[in-house]
Amino acid sequence: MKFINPCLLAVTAVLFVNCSAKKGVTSLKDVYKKDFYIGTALSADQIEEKDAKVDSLIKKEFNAITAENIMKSMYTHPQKDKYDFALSDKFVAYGEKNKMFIHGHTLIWHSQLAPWMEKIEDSTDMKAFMRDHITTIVSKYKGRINSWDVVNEALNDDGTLRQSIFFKTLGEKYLVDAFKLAEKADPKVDLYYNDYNIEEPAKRAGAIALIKKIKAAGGKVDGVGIQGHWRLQSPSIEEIEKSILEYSALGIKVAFTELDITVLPNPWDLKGADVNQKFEGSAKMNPYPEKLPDSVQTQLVERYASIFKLFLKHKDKISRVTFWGVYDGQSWLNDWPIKGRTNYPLPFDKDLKHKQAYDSILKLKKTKE
Ligand code: 9MR
Repeated sequence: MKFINPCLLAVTAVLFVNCSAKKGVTSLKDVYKKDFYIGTALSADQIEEKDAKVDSLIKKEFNAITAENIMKSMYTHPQKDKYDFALSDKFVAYGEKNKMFIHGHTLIWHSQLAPWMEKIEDSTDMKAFMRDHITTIVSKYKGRINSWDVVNEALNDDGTLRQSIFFKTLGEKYLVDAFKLAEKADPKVDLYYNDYNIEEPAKRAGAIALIKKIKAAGGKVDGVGIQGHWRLQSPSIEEIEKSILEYSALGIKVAFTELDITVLPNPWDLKGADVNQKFEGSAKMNPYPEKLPDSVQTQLVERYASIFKLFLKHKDKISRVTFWGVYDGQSWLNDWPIKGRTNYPLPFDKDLKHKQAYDSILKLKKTKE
């Protein structure tokens, strides 16, 4: 038997341990640790840790969480005098246990309201609703939730204010009121205005005007959430960059709060995330039910790489980048705007395996270091 130098053995063992440790830490959150939070949106099952494999993927890859649905008003405030915090308590506890940045989604949104809220007709009742709703929820998680979407989707695509139930009963003042109430309930928590398509010029101008108005009237706005429900070809990197610069010039943080990229046909040229837009399906509209063709996979890889390259260029202005869902199989884009399609919008596939898009996002950092 040949003599094996024990020193060499020891060095090899140390190297092996080091390499595997390094291999173990290769994750989105670790690689982007010094740049911005990397977040994901959690379903109720994920908050309750029902699937161990999904759970370990979440803990490995992400350091920020948003509840995809359970903190919307129909769930947290089902009746006028009744709140239900069972799941949101679990959500916050999950984030604390895993030392994650915890984002609250959302306080004032026209969609997913409880039926009793839809019946509010006058300004007195709406004012009372807003005061009670915002104060109760924000105070409950004071010091535990790190940032809130105070108002979600208040704008139309042309930049004018949406005729929501809040607007109809209170006029545009509801926007300032919402931010003031949230600040009063937790003066330290970061407060965001969140919307889709606000990287498009007309809606962006509307969002900038709105944020300026809220601030001028004494509301505290700490950041803007650009949702980022995007397509392979649009919006352009130039428009996204202009948005980062223009929002940041207002003295606020920029977060990308609901990032995903649809790869499916969209003959109606729909943009954004208006959940009321629904259409009939057909085989033509669902072209990749089994597998994403390599040519489209490559486009997705390039798209994610160019988006993250831009994010890195402006990392000093960006607080968080959150994907809207953990993996392709659970994405809302399998059911919008047509139900039951197979979409591929996220960095992890339906079997939880990381995709080439994931590698391209990681590679941007590795080549730099
Ligand atoms: O992903 C959410 C989906 O499960 C819900 O059915 C839908 C209902 O409104 O809301 C989705 O999330 C939306 C988010 O809360 C606000 N921006 C648009 C998102 C996609 O529709």
